[in-house]
Amino acid sequence: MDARSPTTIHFEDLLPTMADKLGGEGLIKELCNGFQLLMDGKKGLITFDSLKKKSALLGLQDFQDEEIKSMIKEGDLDGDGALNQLEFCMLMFRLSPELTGGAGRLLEEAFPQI
Ligand SMILES: [Ca+2]
Repeated sequence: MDARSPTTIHFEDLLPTMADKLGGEGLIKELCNGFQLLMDGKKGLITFDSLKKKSALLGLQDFQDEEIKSMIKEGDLDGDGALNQLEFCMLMFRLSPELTGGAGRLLEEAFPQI
């Protein structure tokens, strides 16, 4: 039995299931859909404020401020303090150890410009 509350859903918990169902290409598409859901509509980026507000709307309200901050800090590759779509997708892969085996190859296929 899972000791965690069933209402507590984290991205990393969802990823293996999503990967099984969707395959690599579908997973990347879903991750990018997640970006659309979580981003600040005006800026086109995921910011601390948008992540906090949208994650609550999506039932992910158990995120603490510190978790949100560290998530953005960890994913922010260009140092602008927010996550763009690519940064978000790469962070989602990094947060899911189960996927790391194929993540690099999948990302190369999805984002050949890297
Ligand atoms: Ca950034």
